[in-house]
Amino acid sequence: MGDAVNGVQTPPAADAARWRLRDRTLDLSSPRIMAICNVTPDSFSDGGEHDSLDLALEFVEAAIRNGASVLDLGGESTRPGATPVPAGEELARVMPVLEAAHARWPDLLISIDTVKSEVARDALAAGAHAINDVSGGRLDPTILNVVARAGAGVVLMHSRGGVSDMASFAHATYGDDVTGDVCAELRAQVAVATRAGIAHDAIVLDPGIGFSKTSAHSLTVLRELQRVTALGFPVLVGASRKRFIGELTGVTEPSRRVVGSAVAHVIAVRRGARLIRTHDIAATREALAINAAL
Ligand code: HH2
Repeated sequence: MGDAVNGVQTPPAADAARWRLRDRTLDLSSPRIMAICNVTPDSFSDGGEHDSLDLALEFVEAAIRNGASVLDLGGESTRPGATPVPAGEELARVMPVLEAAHARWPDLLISIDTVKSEVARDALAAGAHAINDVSGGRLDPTILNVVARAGAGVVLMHSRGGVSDMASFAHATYGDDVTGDVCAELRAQVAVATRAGIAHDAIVLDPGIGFSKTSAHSLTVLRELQRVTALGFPVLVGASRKRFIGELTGVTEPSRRVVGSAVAHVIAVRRGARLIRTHDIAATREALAINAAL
């Protein structure tokens, strides 16, 4: 990462400007959009929206048209109190969409949002390119071996605790430097991933906005995002529709937090984020286009 002063955008280090996912490379010299498609009944904002294959594929088609570079498919919600999903059920949700999307749009990069090695193994065998693990490989470390064997990409996200409490405040206790603690815990997961055989250029880091963080913690981490990009990996930020956006804007309905999310994402990009995970692809693309022009 170059120095960034007063919010002026600087290019990332060369090795942080691309992401290798199996036989593909995603150029990150300009920021890319990861489209969220949760095939769950209970996700905090899009739960139940893609509950038939047709609806999910309609979403994917629009996501591609609106400029998404990666589709992130998830079959288990991290909403606090959401029902834990066994691997078989998660696979039953995700695989039909993965298989149909991969067949219809073979060029589309697809990541699977899972913490389970069984889900990762089957999804990678069916053509997924990356695994987005919200536990950074903590909950089922075998997942990192599965990723390594496939030469797949991986997103290592910072969180603490298990799936049903990682998006709560149960583990939101930090010293006086939350970003320092997040970076240290991400570094530890990078070390585990590297030992499992995952290549440096296959790794993307994510500070985990809203995960085991109060809104104040999330804001601090976003404000200090350059300390995360300084770890030398491309950084993904997912602020989309999250609680702190609602708290700052007063917008209670998650699906209406589009403007606040887009502004947070533009600022994240100005602080070095290379991938933005969002529900609102068109709005995000428009916001990033203005940022790029200015
Ligand atoms: N946020 C959520 C889920 N997965 N993955 C990454 N890498 N970064 C994030 O910030 C992130 C994530 C939570 O959002 P969503 O998928 O919309 O909700 P739910 O977990 O309820 O399905």
